[in-house]
Amino acid sequence: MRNLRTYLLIFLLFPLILFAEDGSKLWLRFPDSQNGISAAKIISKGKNLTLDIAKKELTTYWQGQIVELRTEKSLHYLKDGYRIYSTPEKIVISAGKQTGLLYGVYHILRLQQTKSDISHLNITEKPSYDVRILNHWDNLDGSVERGYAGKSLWKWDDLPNKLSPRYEEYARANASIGINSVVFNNVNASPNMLRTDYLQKVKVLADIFRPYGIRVYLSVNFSSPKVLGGLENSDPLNKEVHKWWKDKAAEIYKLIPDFGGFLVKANSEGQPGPQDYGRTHADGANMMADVLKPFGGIVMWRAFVYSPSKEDRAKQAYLEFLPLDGKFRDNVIVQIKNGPIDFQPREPFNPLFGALKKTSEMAEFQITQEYLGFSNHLVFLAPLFKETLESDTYADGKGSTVAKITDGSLRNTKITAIAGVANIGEDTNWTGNIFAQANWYAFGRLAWNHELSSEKIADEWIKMTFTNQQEFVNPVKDMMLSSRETTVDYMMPLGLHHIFAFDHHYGPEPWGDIPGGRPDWMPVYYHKADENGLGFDRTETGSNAVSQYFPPLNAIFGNIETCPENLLLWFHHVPWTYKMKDGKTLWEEISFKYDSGVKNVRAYQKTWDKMEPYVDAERFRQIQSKLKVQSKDAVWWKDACLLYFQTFSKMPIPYEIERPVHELDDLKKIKLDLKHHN
Ligand code: BDP
Repeated sequence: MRNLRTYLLIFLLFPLILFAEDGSKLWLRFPDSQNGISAAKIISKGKNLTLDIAKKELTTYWQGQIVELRTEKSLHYLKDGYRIYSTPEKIVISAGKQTGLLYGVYHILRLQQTKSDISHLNITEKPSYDVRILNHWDNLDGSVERGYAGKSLWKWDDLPNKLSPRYEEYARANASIGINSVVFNNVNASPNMLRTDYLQKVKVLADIFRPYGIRVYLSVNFSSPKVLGGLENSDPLNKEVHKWWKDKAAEIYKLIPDFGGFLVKANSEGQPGPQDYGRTHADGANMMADVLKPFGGIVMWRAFVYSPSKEDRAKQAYLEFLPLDGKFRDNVIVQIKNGPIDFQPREPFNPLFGALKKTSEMAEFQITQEYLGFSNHLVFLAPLFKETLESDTYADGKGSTVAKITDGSLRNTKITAIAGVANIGEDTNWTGNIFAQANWYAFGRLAWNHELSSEKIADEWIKMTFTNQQEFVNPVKDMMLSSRETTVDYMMPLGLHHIFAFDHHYGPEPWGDIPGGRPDWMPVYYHKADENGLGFDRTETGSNAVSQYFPPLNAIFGNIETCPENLLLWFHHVPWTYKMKDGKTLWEEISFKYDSGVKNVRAYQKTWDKMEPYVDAERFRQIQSKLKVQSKDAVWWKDACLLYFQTFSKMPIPYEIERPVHELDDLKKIKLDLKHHN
């Protein structure tokens, strides 16, 4: 009897299980036109794998009028871009390249999915950057450094013979938002990545990705010639070393003729590099650039360098790279993190942007939320990405935004590129949290067009991922758009930074100061709280990091009265009693900020609960439970930071705000067992 009931239940639930929304479709939840109105009639000449995909997407999902796909040589100037226009009989998509046609097809499918007006189309699109690249920090053993969505997508042990269906799904998702490049492996790279057997695996992935317009790149370990090739050293000026890289490049290009190039983390956080042999970053980068040049490959050389020294960490990359300006080959691009420290909730832009006048520069953003609550917290990152891109560096006068410095519009840059550290893993929903999918989406959309507003990107993503119903779209959009600021408020308001728990970076540890540990990895190094006040003096009286910014920014940041308040404690050591613009003291202001961060997350919970009628049960519940975690974490952050800073300010927590619910001593005892996989 019991068995029968179980069977009956399974039978009844089966359709639900089958059609449950588990997030695996991402934003690609196009209605199937086979069950819909009409299948597209496509006019197109030629055959090619990319075109085949474009046609298949249309026949499967397009419900509108006839679509003509047409390549036109004259449109080569649009690079991967395309034109879309309506005639009375049809919609024409034309492009210089087949990939442009594929992107054009995803464009009209997006319009259809977001219920946009498609009656009089007249669109021309040209991507902001040539190389729109995801950096996976995936290790060969399947772990992912700073990954919060399960293990790596890349099943190296099964490759090259067994292929996961997700390889193609991944490529399709990227193509749908214009991402055209991928680095498979961690910047802390294993030399084994360049072993012949691994290259054969990479080749198979490259073959799957190619029709989707995606080129593959690899992170390389600078010591590979020594470790893998058995050479005496990996000195970039050693002829044997040069030959080793030359042969390796030839081997790679034989397998993968359109291989993109190398990404290199050198002489940073213990990684080997040219400085081990008394050479410079330019010596190292140029040696690799020379071997890739005949094949059209590039080197993305990271500027994320710092060492435990007396010098302010925020200044070090600039100091190391500025003297090398003009010394890099033209197929080298320096990859610069958005801020001078490390993907913090808020940082000023990295002063290297614009400062290297004769070197191509690209921005690196972190899509994975290492410092933003992992895949537990809802934090929509488009506003963070845009804040950096829109920052004016003043390098070539007013209007020299980071976007314009890097997209080639201001300078005659040879290569233009933008990188995002991926948040993707083998979890069914790809990113661990459905809302984290929006950050993958936002990165792709901004890499394609950095002028898109955060609002527009959120709007598209919500409509494609969930529903077009305004009752859902509007509140959820408000929540997404405010979420980054909310997170800054409950974690690190007013320019505070790096006060995370040691190593894994989840949760607060402002008291963190391990005796004998690296000072530049300790929170107390960054907030400098004492009886007088709080914050890092980076003005002339302190580390003078402000001097690395072009005028007038150096003066603006350097003056406590003109420094933007959201960066105040980044640049200044501010007295607890300092009067903020709204009349509150610093201590009061910071207390209210933490409180407002907490209140906002509580409000997100209410917003989300009201959304239940519009969402499938599975995704509704998953997000609901993530918000509970975020709410608890926000209170944890607030109590930890306020109770700890109060031991210096000695002032009461303003009576208007919620009282702490923790004891500081208890919070200090929390040690999460979260392994940081290196
Ligand atoms: C930091 C991460 C570390 C990375 C490093 C990098 O904590 O895991 O290896 O950046 O970007 O954010 O190289």
